[in-house]
Amino acid sequence: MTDPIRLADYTPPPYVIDHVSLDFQLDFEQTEVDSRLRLRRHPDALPGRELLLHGEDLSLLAIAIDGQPLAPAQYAVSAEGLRLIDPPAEFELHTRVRIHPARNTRLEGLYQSSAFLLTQCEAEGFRRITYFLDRPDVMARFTVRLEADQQQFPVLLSNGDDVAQGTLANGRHFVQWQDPWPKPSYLFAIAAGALGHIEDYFRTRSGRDVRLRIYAEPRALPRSWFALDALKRSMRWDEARYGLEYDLDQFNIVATYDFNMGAMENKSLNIFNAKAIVADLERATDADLTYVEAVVAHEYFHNWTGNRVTCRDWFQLSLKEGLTVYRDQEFSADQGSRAVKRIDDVRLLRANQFPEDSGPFAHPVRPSEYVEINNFYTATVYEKGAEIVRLYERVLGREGFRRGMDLYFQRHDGQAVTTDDFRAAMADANGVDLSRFSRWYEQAGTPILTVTEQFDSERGVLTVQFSQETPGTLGQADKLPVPIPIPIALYRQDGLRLPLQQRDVGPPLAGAMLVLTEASQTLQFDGLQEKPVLSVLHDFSAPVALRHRQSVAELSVRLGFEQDPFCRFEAAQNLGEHLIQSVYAGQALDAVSGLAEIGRAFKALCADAGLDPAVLAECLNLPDEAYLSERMQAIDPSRLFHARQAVATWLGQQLEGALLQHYHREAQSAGGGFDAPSTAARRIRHRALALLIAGDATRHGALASELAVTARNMTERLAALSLLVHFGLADQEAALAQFYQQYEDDPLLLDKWLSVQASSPQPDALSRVRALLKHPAYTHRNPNKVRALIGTFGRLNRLHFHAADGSGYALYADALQAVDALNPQVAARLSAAFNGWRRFEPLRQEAMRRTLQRLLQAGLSKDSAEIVTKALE
Ligand code: 0A1
Ligand code: ZN
Repeated sequence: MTDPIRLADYTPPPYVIDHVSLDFQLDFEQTEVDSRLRLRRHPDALPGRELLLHGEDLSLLAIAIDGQPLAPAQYAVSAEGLRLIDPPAEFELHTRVRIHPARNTRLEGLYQSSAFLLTQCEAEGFRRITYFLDRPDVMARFTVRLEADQQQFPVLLSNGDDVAQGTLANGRHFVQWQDPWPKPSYLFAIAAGALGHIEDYFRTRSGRDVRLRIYAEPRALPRSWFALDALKRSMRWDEARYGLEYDLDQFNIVATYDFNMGAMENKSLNIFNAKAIVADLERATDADLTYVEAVVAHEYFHNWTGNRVTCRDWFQLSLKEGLTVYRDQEFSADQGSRAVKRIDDVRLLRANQFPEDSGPFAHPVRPSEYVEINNFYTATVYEKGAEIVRLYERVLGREGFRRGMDLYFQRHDGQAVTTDDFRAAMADANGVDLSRFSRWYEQAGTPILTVTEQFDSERGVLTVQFSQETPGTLGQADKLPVPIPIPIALYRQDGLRLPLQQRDVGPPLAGAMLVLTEASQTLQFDGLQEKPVLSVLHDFSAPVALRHRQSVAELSVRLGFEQDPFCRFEAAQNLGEHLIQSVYAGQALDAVSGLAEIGRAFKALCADAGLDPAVLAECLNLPDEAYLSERMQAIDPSRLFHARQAVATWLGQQLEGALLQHYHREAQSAGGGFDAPSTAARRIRHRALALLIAGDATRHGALASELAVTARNMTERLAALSLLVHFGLADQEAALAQFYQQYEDDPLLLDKWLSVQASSPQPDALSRVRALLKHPAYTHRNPNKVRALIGTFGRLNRLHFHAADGSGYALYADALQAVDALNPQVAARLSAAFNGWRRFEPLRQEAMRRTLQRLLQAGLSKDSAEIVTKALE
């Protein structure tokens, strides 16, 4: 495998690029890029006779320095780029290259997406457009001239402001763009072609009007107003919460159906996967709308956290991503229900990041080496990174955190910096020592927090021991303790919250919160008449795996009375896990300890009028298989699926009356808009319906058929469709056919149609997926389609992906290999599905290992090879 790049080897760039002037002759087949770079030796550069400018798959047509064409001895072109031999200390480099957008199936650099051309430059795509020092610590001012056929490319967009335009001979035209803000090359962007737009304005708090536009193919535009409104709300929020104002006169978003990721924060020209823009109630689910709102905010927030202050090198990726995810999470929490948002985020973290952190691809939030940087846009860098930023907020308070942010911008605006710089700003602004937080960035693995209790009933004293351990990961055997903020509460058996009377043991608590800094610390509380119910880690205060054994009785008290909604959800998850694991271990459900008590606790919960129905829905949503697997060894996935299903059946039967009541009671609200009460109504109804059908499909299946017909929005329609398909109910074929017919022209809804079938636990799932691979709605060339069909099958269909005969693995691996030949980045993400192989029972382990070996022998891209090789290590 290629040698890794190491953080320890970082050196400043050899040259500074003050200005870039690009001239594009755009065309789908052949585009020519003329570039003039003003370079000057970096003051701290190490001495050297050569300068390497990155470049990949470029045909060099012309080259000159300060107007003088270069002789062959003065430069060399290789697979890596362009080497200049003995360049002057300061000079202008002129190059002209040719590239082929229509042949670009990797969707990196300049590529074609239906009737337009687009770029994707993060992380290292700019080098596929022209020769450059393609690294984030080289920040330059860009001037860009785009020229093309006016009919074919009526719209010509790049970063900054358009400063000139005109028509030319032969039906051609041009637009010139100037970006006044220095930026790294990964934020460069172009969009050109037959794009329509919608438009609105935003007045900044200092009174400037910013023109906002969303560009897309015309049929997508009527469904893009929600996104445009989300943009305005994001701009307002960033001013209110952080005092951050937008810094140009226009802000443009372009939506495309061909995109490797969710979206990209190019300076003033964000490019989005249509799935993160095109959404309204009629054609998108609540989850989609929530996603759109979050991604629009995320990319907008990058303007400050990422663009104005950027990363020194790609090891610092979480500097911008962790911080920006934290910011979009906070924005979303302020738009709807904070509690529901937190529960959703924790579920995501546990389903995606925890397994990553305990598998072969475990890496620190600030990795120390990589082979392919594209493989590091991970749940660890993004979601765990955001949790670390949240830790600063927990220990500094919201105001202290704001002081840290202010200092960060004051110090680093216009610079390319590190996660250490961010931490220093947080510490210095508050006069505190945060040095130990560096361990959160440097150590891979999820810390395990163990809480043990001892109650002395004679003295009325509760002793609580907190200990932490981060398991060893590949190449990082020994770990140090990390600071873990742990809010603590005590409840009486009847649910009354007790005051904390701390004894003089261990560190004194500030605001009922312990910050655990050592491997182990002990606290004592007194004045207790009976053993209280202990509750820790409110709001999921740190990204740790909690081991806290509590009895069914204690968990029931927490489920019923916790003031913190996350903790209620957590108690429900623990009770669910207890039942599922008992059945998995071979017990009959009726024989499981505390079953009746658990039933009563859930009934009481359903009757709690004060509880947000959306939180109730999450409490009734059993822990998913990915999370459960994380805490098991020698997993039999089929047994686990059936154990979970058995508990769902039991819960559906136990709660039948209450569930029917919720289902019918919320029917009217569920027809409402995208407001918190209506979305909560839909959440509880669909959760109730799923449990009812699990409980008794013959009795309640008809409700799903009815919902398919009466659906008033896509959330209802899709909930009905997936229940019909996943439970194999009578109307499933008709419903699938009807859905297809109705939405045949809508790529995003066809993705859903594929996903619903790919995730079905019914026995015919594999043959369905096989057939769908040949369906006209599917192509390996489109990342959304690949994710919808193959990605969903590998991630969510644990029953059939892990089929005992290996058929699921084989189908998946074949598809992966075909995708890898077209788009390595997307294929590498698919490869991660095998990462957990060591956790499975021996037969599946062996089948997965063999599949991985077969893939590697077949020859993979650098991207996929890195993942597969690590998995086999
Ligand atoms: N910076 C973007 C994510 C992104 C990363 C890489 C891409 O192509 C390789 C595209 C987008 C974000 O955080 O939204
Ligand atoms: Zn981002």
